[in-house]
Amino acid sequence: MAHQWRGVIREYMDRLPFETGDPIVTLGEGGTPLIEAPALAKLLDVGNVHLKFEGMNPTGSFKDRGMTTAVSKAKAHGAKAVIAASTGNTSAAAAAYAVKAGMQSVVLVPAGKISWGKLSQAVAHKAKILQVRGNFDDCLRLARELSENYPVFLVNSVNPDRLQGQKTAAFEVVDVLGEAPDLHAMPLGNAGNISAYHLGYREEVADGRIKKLPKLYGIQAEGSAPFIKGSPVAKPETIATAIRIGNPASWDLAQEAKRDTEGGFDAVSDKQILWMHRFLSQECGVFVEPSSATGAAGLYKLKQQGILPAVNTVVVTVTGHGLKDPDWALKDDRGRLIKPKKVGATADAVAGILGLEREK
Ligand code: AN7
Repeated sequence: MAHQWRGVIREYMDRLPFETGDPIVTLGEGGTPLIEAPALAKLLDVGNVHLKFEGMNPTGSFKDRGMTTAVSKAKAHGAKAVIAASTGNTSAAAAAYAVKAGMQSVVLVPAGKISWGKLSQAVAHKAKILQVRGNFDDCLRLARELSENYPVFLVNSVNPDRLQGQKTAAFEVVDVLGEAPDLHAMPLGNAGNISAYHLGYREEVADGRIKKLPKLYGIQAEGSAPFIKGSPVAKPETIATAIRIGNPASWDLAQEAKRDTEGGFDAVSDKQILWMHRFLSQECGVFVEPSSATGAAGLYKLKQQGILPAVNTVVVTVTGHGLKDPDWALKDDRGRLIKPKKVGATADAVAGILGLEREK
């Protein structure tokens, strides 16, 4: 009989702060595919690369893992409303899980700086959406302040329940590979995700399932790279709007993840991000939003500089689906709009344009 994946809380309840009988708000998140990417392995000249395709979550990003735990805990606390600051994906997830929980969601997003796909999700799930004249960091400051003084429950990743849910991605990697990879890379924004992977892998070591931690690599966009600068960036800029974050909340946890795993941080240009965005869709068959290509773009940069650590097995988390922000795929490498040709409705006309010769 076919087995349906039950969402991360039920699948990993013994390793999460939940017990049978607790309220569980789930949309079946997690259980995302770990996809072999030989083209990327060849590019990086390593033994193998797997893409952890988090775009396959119910709202199309990894945020669902932490939202099932955060909203379930909010429900247990009797919350009627949740609030989140977001560059887009957190708001989409908060809105969807709030609907499932029978709660109102309030989302604060930077005005004009979130993709249409993500905004449409928050609207579809009837969030109260406010476009803040400011950046993500302003939105997070407001969300924290509101949650301290008003009856709204904060579901950003400064809420530790979020990281608990997100750590399950590391469990899934180990369940599939049977061991930890040598190196695991991902985009780095507010730094919740790298902190959650660190937590998850550490628990796997403590439980004796793996022997060593993978080197965790977090990659930022150059215009929005506080971890490279060593201090917050006042006016972060990048086309990768999901990671347009200047003052990451999980600063210390991310530094610890890097130190403890002998990993690294780096930053790549928007051009390098878009190049890898195209490579992943054209050579690996995996369509992600531009921000999600940042981890792989960073490894390629290290490879080109000759400073990629000597590793055999690599996992790269691609955090969100390409349909979140599809406009980028419709431009060629010079930024011109790609328009498929129009053709008359005859087989001969189509064959003519395709340059096909009729078979005898
Ligand atoms: C696709 O939605 O911060 O380093 O408000 O949407 O854990 O912040 C999104 C972040 C990477 C960075 N990839 O992860 C938000 C938000 C995608 C993202 C990140 C985000 P973190």
